[in-house]
Amino acid sequence: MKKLLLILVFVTTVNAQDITSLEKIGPVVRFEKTDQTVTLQCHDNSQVQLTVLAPDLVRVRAAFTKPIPAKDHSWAIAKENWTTPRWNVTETPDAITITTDELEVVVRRSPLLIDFRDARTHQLLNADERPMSYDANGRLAGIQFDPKAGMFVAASKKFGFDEHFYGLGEKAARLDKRRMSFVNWNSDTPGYNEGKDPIYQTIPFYIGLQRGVAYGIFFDNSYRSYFDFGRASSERAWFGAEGGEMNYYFFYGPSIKKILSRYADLTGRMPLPPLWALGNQQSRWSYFPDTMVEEVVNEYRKRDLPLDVMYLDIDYMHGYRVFTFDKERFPDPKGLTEKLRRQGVKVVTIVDPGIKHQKERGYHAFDQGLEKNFFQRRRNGDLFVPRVWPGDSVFVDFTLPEARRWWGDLHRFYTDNGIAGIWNDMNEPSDFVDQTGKNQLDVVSHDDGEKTTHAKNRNSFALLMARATYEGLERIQPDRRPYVITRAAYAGIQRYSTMWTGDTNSTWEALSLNIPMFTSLGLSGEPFVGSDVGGFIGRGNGELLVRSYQISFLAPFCRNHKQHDGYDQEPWRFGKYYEDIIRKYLKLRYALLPFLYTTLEEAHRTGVPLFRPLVLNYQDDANTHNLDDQFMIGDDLLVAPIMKPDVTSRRVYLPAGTWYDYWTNKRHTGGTTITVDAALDVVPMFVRGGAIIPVGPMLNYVGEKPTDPVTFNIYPDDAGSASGRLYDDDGLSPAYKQGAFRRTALTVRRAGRGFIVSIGTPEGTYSPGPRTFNLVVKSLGPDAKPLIIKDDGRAHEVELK
Ligand code: MIG
Repeated sequence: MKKLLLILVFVTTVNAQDITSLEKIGPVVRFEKTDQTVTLQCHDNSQVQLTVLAPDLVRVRAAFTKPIPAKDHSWAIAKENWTTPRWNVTETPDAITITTDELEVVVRRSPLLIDFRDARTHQLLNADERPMSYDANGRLAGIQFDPKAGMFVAASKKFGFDEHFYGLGEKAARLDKRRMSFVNWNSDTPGYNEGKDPIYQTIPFYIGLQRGVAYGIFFDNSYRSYFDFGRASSERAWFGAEGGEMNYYFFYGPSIKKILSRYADLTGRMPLPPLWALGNQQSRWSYFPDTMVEEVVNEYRKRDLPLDVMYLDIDYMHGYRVFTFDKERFPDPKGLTEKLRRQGVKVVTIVDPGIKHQKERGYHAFDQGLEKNFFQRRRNGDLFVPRVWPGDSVFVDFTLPEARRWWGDLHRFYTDNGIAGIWNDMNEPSDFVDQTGKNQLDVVSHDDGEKTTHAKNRNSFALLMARATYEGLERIQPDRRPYVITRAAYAGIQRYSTMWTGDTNSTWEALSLNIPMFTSLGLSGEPFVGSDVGGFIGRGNGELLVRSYQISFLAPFCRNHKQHDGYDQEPWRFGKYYEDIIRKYLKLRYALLPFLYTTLEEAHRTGVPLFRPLVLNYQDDANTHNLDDQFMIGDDLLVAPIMKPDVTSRRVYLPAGTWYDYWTNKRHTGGTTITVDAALDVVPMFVRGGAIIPVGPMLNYVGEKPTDPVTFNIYPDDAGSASGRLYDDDGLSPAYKQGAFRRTALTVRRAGRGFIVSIGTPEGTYSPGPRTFNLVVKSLGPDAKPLIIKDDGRAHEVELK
């Protein structure tokens, strides 16, 4: 008992870093202005730089008791050349003020405190609670992973009475992170539950929302970092890291959507994955031999369940050697992928970072990497030899550009065998010798010439591995969109990879984390997300699997996956009753592909995710601020799944406006909470009045037949109006980046007792070929006849009665 108490005390002290003991940056003595930047010189020889990147984006950099280093490099940043917007500086005896068209940044000189205000209303958005701080006396050295690698730096903000906090990427926590604190240190955490922290990814970006007004902060620092949103003390929301620079970007909305767009400007946009990535996917640790993979696919086809992708987990390899196939289990990988291709199924292989370390020559990946000196080494020059699936292994130094290129090119092995995508796992990087990273403490990475150690490089390892993979696939198959999926990540990952939420449990508790996690990832610049459908670890059941599909059938990534010793969980494993319901939802997913793809393209272009928390669409509505048991797809579809056993009804909050029950078309007036029935075969879904949802034909897999006809389901609002879009492209090549897409916009208005539908001249150069549009006004009742028109790529105006 005593021992237990001691452990508890220890754990709490580690979680509650007292940043009030840190040294504060000194007062400002003078400043200089250049083109984009104001540099403040402080009394203690510290320097602070405020750089204006856009009217709503200002970067803050601080160096403590020394000048700002000339070196300025981050793996997360996609855009460095910003066109300086209009801005100016004014000064008073007390303060220096930077003003853009949107933001006013007031720096008080003594003590040095930064306020961010709205330039027009002067409303305070975010204010320093204390000057930026640093650990001059090693007070926090005890909690540091590697005190020699850096010094703790922190910034502290006033904590608002009604301030809500969103983002931080992948956290096993609720949507609103108010009163919570977090650590970022990429960790292999199988079977995590709510509260486990850290888990796999590090996205040090959050959005604050207060009085309907949102700001964002991206603390671009890859060292182990900390975020505390009023947990240790109501006085402050603070963030800090165990080394590196105080270096953050301040975003001003006021809308969350605008912040996400800017964040995507800064850290990069998600390229469109191949359209089949939105198809249904099936995985298992592991399907082997090849005949087992075929059996699963045959079963899918026989049972009339749609399927696009099969995964090969680690057992496809020869002794877990990446870039090999086991000759007995998979004697003819090319034959297999070809056979499956004819059934409309693509194959994705897992690729872990650990390359088997072996004495004998003959394993090309190890031999070549060793010869080229691409593997990570300890400071004393020894190879770093972690233990992972192949046993003793080595890791590539992915910070080396030549090593990334080599790694990427190795993937020709897979593409030559007809493999369609790559699954990066274990890239925290996981090490069976020790999961805390201690075994890797003195591993040196090239790091753009800085030769830094694990304390800095752990959190960005996966980002660079995904980058090497993505760029390799792009080089090898320039006419195809790469498809990469990763477990670990750092900010910027969306440029290279999709993600899934790792090793979840097959429990209701774990299922209830799906919505807060998917939506938080979306609010952190990662739109393409999903979770093992049915859960990864343990024994599920039919009811849990059905309810899990009732969330994931609308997630960008929809893949059933299971641990090797878990109970089988393919859609048919619990009997026909459950299988029939799962079929209904998988088919609905395929029918909704035009809607999902149109919304995904929006995420690519604008950075606003497809899978959304209600607060993203309704940030002025306080009822949404802490709402994370329902979600929306785009602006139009609201879904309220069941996440408990034996429950067949629930309350649903509908924001202001008109809503249509998706199943019955019954109309509801929003701004209220209603109770709805949800028998096991029903997930409550509502369409926003004013929306047009494009629906395609039933498919067994993407590309089986053309998207023809496209049915536009029209849900007029109270004024009888609606609008919507349809996005198409070839679904496979990067030509969309050059304008080879078609975007068709529709608007509807009431005319007497009928409606006039205007279809605009489409944008883009892609031609989907001749097809039919069916126009259906849902408010006209079940007997209303659809109006059928030919889509000839021109504008149309038609009347619907
Ligand atoms: O140590 O490749 O999260 O999806 O099936 C476990 C085997 C390694 C963890 C992944 C999981 C995968 C498993 N992997």
